[in-house]
Amino acid sequence: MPLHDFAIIESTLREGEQFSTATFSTAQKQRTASLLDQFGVELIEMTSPCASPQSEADIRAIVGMGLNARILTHVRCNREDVLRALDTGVDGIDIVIGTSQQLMTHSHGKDIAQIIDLALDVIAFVREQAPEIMLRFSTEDSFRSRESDLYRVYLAVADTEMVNRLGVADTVGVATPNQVWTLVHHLVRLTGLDIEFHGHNDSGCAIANACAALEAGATHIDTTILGIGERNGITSLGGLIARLYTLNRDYVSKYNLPLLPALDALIAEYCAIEVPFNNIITGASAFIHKAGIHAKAVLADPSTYEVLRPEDFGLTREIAIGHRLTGWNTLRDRAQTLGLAIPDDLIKEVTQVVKQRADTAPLSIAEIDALLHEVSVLTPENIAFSLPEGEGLEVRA
Ligand code: HCA
Ligand code: CU
Repeated sequence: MPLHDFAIIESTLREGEQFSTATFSTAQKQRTASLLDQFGVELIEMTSPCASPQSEADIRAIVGMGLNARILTHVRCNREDVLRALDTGVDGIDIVIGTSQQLMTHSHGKDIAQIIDLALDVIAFVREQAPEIMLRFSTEDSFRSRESDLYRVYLAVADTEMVNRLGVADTVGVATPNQVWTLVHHLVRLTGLDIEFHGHNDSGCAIANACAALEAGATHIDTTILGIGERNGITSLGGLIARLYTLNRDYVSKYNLPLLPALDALIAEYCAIEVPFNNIITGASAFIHKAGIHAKAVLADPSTYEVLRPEDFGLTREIAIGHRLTGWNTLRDRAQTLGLAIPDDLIKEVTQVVKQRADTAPLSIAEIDALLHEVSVLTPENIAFSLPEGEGLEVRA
């Protein structure tokens, strides 16, 4: 399993630009590429120079930054696109052509024999023009393509010995992890080439599919920041990181993980969206523990309910306190944080007060702190403690 030795093809500046609200300025692309480079992604894929004049200029701008990450661009399978891509000075070209019946009919109108002829012609053309450039060939909509068609195309391309990498694309997000594993496994075995996986998330399997691809021997995974892309996007950078980290932290130790929150926040800002509350690692609730029994265990040892350590991503965990599910261990911990020495039985009484009040509305941390401060002034001799008006409870020290 090359799980310790894979590379990320970060496609926020290509697939990500196809997200509904994404239109990155040159400066935004530069900032994104720079942060991705600091994070440590190995490759950055950019929109085709044929998309628009600005797209072409932006590739040149990013190539000119001299990043460690290699810069790729993504083009259709034809000589004109390839020439324009080569002219930008990129390190690699990603060629794609649809092989499913749907795309053969409605996208380019070619049959499999014509696809193979075209692919071989374009690949040979690239090699004539740029013998050393990194070259990838991918079938679009691989998982709705006829298996026999797919293998015909891939084997013909592999036989040229002119491409560095084959790409597998779950363009419409229909593949299951088993299907991905099987296709990648066969391609590794049959061709010995590097294999890239690109997976959409329409049915929620993009991250699992990327992991299955790696388990089957894929060497490259496409990601975007926050998973943005066509429709609901592809494998997210943070999702892939979390998936691999929870298998073995060493798999992702080559990346600068504390930069992930800044990357997610940056793209959320550029796309005028919020980071979703349930986003992997960087969602607002990703490290909030709530129920009393969870909080108690996490306070004793965070690993009881955390498989990702927030501090590895420059984040902190939070224990929610002012709600009806709260527990006295949580309140005791809060009192200790405030430097208040309050006997356990008094803490337990306060906990009951919090629960009762939280049945009506959650308490803010300021209200919790005020309650704790109030009881902390009590000495054991100071028996009676009157609760805020109307609650009718007495807490005894
Ligand atoms: C596209 C389709 C694509 C290509 C993926 C690839 C897909 O927008 O051009 O080149 O590997 O999902 O099939 O993103
Ligand atoms: Cu895609």
